[in-house]
Amino acid sequence: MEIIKNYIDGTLVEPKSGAYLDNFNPATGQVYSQIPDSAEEDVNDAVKAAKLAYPSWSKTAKETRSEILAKIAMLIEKNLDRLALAESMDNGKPVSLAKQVDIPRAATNFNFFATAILHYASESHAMENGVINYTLREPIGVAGCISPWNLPLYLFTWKIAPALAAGNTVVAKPSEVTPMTAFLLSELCIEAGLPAGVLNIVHGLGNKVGAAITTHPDIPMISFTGGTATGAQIAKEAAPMFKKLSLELGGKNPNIIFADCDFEKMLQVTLKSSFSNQGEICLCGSRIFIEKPLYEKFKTAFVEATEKLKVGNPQSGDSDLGAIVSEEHMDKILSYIELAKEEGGSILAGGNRVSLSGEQEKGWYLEPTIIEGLGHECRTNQEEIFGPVVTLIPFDSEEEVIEMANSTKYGLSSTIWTKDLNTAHRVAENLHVGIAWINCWLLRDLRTPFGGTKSSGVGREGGFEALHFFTEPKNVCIKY
Ligand code: TXE
Repeated sequence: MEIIKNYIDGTLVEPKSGAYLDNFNPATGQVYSQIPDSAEEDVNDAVKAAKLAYPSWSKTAKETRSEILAKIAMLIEKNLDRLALAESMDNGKPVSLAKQVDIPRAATNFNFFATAILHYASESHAMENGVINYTLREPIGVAGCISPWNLPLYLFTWKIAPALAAGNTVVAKPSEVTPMTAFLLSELCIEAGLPAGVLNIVHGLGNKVGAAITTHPDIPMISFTGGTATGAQIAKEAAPMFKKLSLELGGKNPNIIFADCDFEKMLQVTLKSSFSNQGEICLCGSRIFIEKPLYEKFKTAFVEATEKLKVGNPQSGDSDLGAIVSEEHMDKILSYIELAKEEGGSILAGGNRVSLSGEQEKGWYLEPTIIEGLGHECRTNQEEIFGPVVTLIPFDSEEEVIEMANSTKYGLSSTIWTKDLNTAHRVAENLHVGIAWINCWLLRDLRTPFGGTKSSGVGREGGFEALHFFTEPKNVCIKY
């Protein structure tokens, strides 16, 4: 039974209380490791270490910070297989997905910001009569980074890397549901020679450890990814403390398919944007809008292709979908499938729990599910389900589909399938989202601003947006 430890002041330590929580393997539904049930006292130790390390780290040459981040990236790459297996066992995702996406992206996150910081500059503004302004963008202090369970190491490092690159120190908390790869990252940071106290990882529950980070008076900035409800809670606690906040929250993303699209390409990508990672990606296209002339053809082809997807042991190497991250989340998704039926929806594919045999008998598996016959304003089409569940909604006109797509409280991402350039640009322009993919999905250039509008979040991550968040601008005006 692996015992996970906190990473505080450069060493792996037990929680002060000595208390631990069970950590489950979703593929088997069994406990396979223990995670520290840390508390405020552990967060206080972590903040103390981060504060102690800050003066030196923030004054370390950016080239040196860059080298250490690049070394961490190299160690992640070197440990790809071990980290991918750990991610798959912790989250339930197919190990092939962790190998192709999650772990390589974690390394890329460190490499990207290791180089971004070397090119990060600021501006000056000359005035008349011998006056010039220059802007300094300086590190702020101890950054609080809190991340979710769906893309554990990928999203955890997406916050930590820019925070460290900018010269801050960090107190971070991964989701208590998927703590393993954050723990393994701690070991790699020690191996990379990251100075003690620069990064501190405290494991535990959101309403204990997460809340202690959010409300700690010596943590002036919080970068959070997770549910919209939790984001609202964090904002409520952090606002009166005037903390900088970056919130990347939920989504209910439209996948808009016009009749003139490249059908085969659209179908192949729509299978991924619907069910990849068991549909547990905030960017999944869970509401599929199809222009009426194409509806029947799409429905037949999409149902047929979906029914061929294999739900199985995530470590078997040939599963398209693995296990749902927790029994609680599986039950939440099943409750939404029941709600869809109550609201008048018809299940075209899936809708049931999958029972496997052997070691996986007690695992948490769901069929990829397609539902039609629901209006765009019902709860099933307004609320984030965050599982392998999509709805099909026909539309007549561009105006109608834009109105339906914009009708939820979310505004994270969208996909648009059409060969008509004018339609593509016009629809992208009129969608209330932070990201619009046209004839593609999840193509990511890390220099681009990443995040959502409305209840999908506040602020943007990625590229210099992330470095702006993790630095404070100071205008200096000099007369000579
Ligand atoms: O997120 P939570 P979960 C959505 C999705 C999912 C829902 C809940 O709808 O069903 O969010 O998922 C910590 N103060 N997304 O449970 O609860 C918590 O410990 C401070 C979308 O993962 O928001 C974890 O580390 N921290 C999302 C992190 O917050 C708190 C991806 C996220 O937990 C806290 C995942 C508190 N009061 C879920 N309560 C996306 N946009 O990618 C919890 N936490």
